[in-house]
Amino acid sequence: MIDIKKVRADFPILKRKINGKPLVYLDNAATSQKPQVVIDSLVDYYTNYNANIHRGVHTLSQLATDAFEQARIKIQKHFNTKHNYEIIITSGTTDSINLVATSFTQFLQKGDEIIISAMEHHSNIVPWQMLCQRTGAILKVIPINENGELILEEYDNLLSNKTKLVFVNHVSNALGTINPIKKIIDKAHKFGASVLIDGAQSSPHIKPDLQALDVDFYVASAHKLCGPTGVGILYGKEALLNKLPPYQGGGEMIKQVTFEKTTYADLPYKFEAGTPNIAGVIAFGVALDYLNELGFDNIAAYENELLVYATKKLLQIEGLKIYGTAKNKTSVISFNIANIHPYDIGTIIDKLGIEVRTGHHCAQPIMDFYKIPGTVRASFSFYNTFKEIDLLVDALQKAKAMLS
Ligand code: C6P
Repeated sequence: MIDIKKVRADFPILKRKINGKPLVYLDNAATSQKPQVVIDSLVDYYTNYNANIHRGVHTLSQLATDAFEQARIKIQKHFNTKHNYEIIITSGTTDSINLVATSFTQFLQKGDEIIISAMEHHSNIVPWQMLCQRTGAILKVIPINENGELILEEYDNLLSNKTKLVFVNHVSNALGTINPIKKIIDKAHKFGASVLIDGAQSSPHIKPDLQALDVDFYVASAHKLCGPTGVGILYGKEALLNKLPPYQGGGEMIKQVTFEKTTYADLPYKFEAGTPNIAGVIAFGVALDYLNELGFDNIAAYENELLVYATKKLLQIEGLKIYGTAKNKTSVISFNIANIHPYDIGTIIDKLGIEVRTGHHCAQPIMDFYKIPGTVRASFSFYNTFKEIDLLVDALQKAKAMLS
């Protein structure tokens, strides 16, 4: 059970006002707020043991290195990967995907096929288009139906011996749809293709067991999981990561450098050139501890109650249409009211303290599918309340009255 009073007290920002009104933060799919323990962890690092890692024999460097590597182990345990060196620290989901896309270049040939879905974030479209441009590979797209669900029969039709890679998000950021990733992975493996799952939107709600999923690559961003910005993870199976060449050259990722030849470090360091966001990684470990203490089953159950309540209340607004009505959804609701532009709604309800995202949500193909310029997106987290949903609905009624 989520003790909502206690949980809200953990997030200092929730006490602030916006335009003189209590903050109602409903843009959690863009980034989550941070509990005090995470903020304290950042301050503690810079106050007490700020030093570079893996480089010094001195005490501070060793303290920082230990804390950083402990955080990697926490991440490994959370996502249940076989080895801690299969967790590569990056700057975020976008960085992780670009790493894989760049490193795969030499393994693709003209005519090879890459499958993505019609509900991907631009981060899981553009790097693959760039990979196709470099290699002559062909991008194929699994279509969606009106509810915003993948049409799996079409996926079956796209798969063939030419399929080398499949990239799908676990949860759509614009629709909230939870995709059947185990099925998608198993089907791809029958054709020998590798699968990357974009966990940016699912990881705050669903704790995945990456070994049970048998996924080849998995990516996520700390900032959506109550952690700091500028930290992400790439999980890859050991054999695949060993096969891929490094992404960036620099310090940390080498064994030996001469002007004639450089040899690369073992995993995970081969992919971790330069100084990482040390404080951020340590604080991400603290964020995972915090979320696991709350329990992901508790988080998902409470957020689902918020989703059901908000869906019912929003649909009472005349002219409101929800985009993304899949059976399996996380707590994301994208909608429009009549033909009012989403930016206008977002601007007015911000005056009432309510923070939602408006626009195409970096998923333009979804907007094209529904033939709309964008949506208003309210995304709920475990620290939101039913009362906040009532405030959203009241604010939308006011905005509608003003704009229609
Ligand atoms: N979506 C949203 O408001 P980064 O920015 O690298 O941390 O994450 C990119 C990303 C990749 N995949 C999915 C499914 C995502 O939702 C996101 C980020 C935010 O929906 C910001 S655009």
